[in-house]
Amino acid sequence: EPRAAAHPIPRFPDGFLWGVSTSAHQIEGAADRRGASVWDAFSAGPGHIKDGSTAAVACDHFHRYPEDVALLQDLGVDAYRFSISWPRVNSPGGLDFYDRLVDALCAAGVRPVPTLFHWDLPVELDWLDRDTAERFAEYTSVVAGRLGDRVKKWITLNEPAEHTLLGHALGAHAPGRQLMFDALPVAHHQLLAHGLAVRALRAAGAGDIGIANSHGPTWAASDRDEDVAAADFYDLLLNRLFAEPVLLGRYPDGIGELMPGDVEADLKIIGEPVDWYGINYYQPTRVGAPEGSEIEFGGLTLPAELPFTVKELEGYPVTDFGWAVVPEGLTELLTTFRERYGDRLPPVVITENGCSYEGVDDQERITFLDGHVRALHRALEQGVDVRGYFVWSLMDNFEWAEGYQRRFGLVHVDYDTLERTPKASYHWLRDALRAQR
Ligand code: GBH
Repeated sequence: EPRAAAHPIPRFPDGFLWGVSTSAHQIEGAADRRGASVWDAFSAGPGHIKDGSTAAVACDHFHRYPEDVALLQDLGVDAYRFSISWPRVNSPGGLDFYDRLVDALCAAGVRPVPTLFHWDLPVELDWLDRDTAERFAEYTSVVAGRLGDRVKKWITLNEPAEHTLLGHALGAHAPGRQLMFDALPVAHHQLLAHGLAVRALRAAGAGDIGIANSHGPTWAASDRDEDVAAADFYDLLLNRLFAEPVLLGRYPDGIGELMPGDVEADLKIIGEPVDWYGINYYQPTRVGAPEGSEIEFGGLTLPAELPFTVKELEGYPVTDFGWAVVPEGLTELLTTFRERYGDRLPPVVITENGCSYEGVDDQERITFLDGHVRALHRALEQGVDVRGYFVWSLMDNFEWAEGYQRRFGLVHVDYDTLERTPKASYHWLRDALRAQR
């Protein structure tokens, strides 16, 4: 049961877009009905997924999507952010599924907001190859040609920063490479793919295009010069390196030289204006000078040679995943972006925000969401043009290297029976959205 909050959440402007998010690999299953992705290959490797699971079945959303669309309708969200599996589109009849899904969403009065890439790269492709960016644009054209009559809002990529860092620099995610700084071309080629996809979408007559980048404030561990410098470097790598090419058409100083190919020409493509900017927010990161030893952090072992160390955020409640709950970090992030980029920052949409907790009576998730929605409203009051908020996630799902052990859903999924059970947070959000109307 949703417990009544002391005060209802503040009123958001008319037209504010409320939604929930998922991604293809994390929920669809039906792996036998698509090509393989790098995540299928990676999951087969020993010890890569903590519970030894794979996403072969996941939530079986591929077969159960009508039930999931009914849950979205009943929840009362304006929009649903899902992703399209490139390996599925590459297999015969693969687009039929998304055609049906989009029809079902439209019939339910829920706006479809697809992400074209959420980490499940076809296994035969490689982001170290520039050609993958060109292939992505071709795939984008095919998808837009089929769905563009009904899809009116698009997202190119999900979190190229995490896919670069975790997938190619540290090896904790697919494809499992540990290239450290040699992973930078992976970032460049994804950004190029983003720019080429913006052009492909526009050529297909599509508008309202954004990207979902992961960002968070970076807090120096102390005001010692070494800690501040390390925090600035982390901020450069995780925030500025992915925001500035998109928003300003340039890399931060010192980065462009490290990237492959004709970087200046590519930046003209990467900087193709977006209609809005999507931010996935989870938490700030506290960063200090390197200490010369391996860092155990958030389930990862970070190598000693990194030019910074990531430290625990102290004094905050943590989720089941151990991530600190810092709603005010969202206000700070948004006002910082507004100060940094001024009018170059288009309207912002929070494309993901959420937390993992056990249980169906998830009062902690209600507290988390209530706090973050209020923090978002404070950013609005401070002049940031925020147009939407999407909760990660509609339902529990395959949480990448963690397998099924982390539960981010508003809806509980029993992985034996695949039964869906709305949690207390689902009812809370439904009530909160009704009060907004
Ligand atoms: C998103 O990534 C993904 O887009 C989504 O697919 C995923 O399911 C969801 O979030 C939940 O993980 O430094 O260990 O304290 C989020 C990427 C990377 C955000 C790690 C939080 C800091 C946690 N996250 N980060 S930690």
